[in-house]
Amino acid sequence: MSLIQLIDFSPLGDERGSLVALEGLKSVPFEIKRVYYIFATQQGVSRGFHAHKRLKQVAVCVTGRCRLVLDDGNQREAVWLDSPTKGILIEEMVWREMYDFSEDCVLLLLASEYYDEADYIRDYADYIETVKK
Ligand code: T46
Repeated sequence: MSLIQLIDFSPLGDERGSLVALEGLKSVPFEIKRVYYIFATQQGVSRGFHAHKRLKQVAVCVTGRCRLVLDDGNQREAVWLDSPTKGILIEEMVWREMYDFSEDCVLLLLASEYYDEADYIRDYADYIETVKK
């Protein structure tokens, strides 16, 4: 099974332009407790490099693009986030890395939990040890 779980958001468009509405437990498959966005990422910078024990997220690039790499300890897959109508579901215990941010990239994340640093696994060796258990 692919690690890349794509969610298509239907744009509500009319002659004025487009609008996407994201609703918890509907287009987003969990209750949304937190929203954050990453922007003004410097050129050549990579982010992420961690997994979460419990947190689920949906990532959508509302402007610009970046490349998301997911790894579950067995396989590693990459996908371009390059559309405001394309979300990627990132399940718990999946390692993520983000690369190649365009200058205008605004990466929006919808999260199933409040921020908790104790939920992060930031060391890849620890992550592999945990998933192989
Ligand atoms: C993830 C990827 C996609 C907070 O205080 N509250 C928050 O809600 C978040 C997300 C971060 N922070 C603090 C923690 C760090 O001191 O902001 C700082 C930067 O966070 P971090 O280095 O974890 O950023 P990224 O871009 O590497 O990872 C972020 C999320 O943290 C992570 O959950 O899945 O984006």
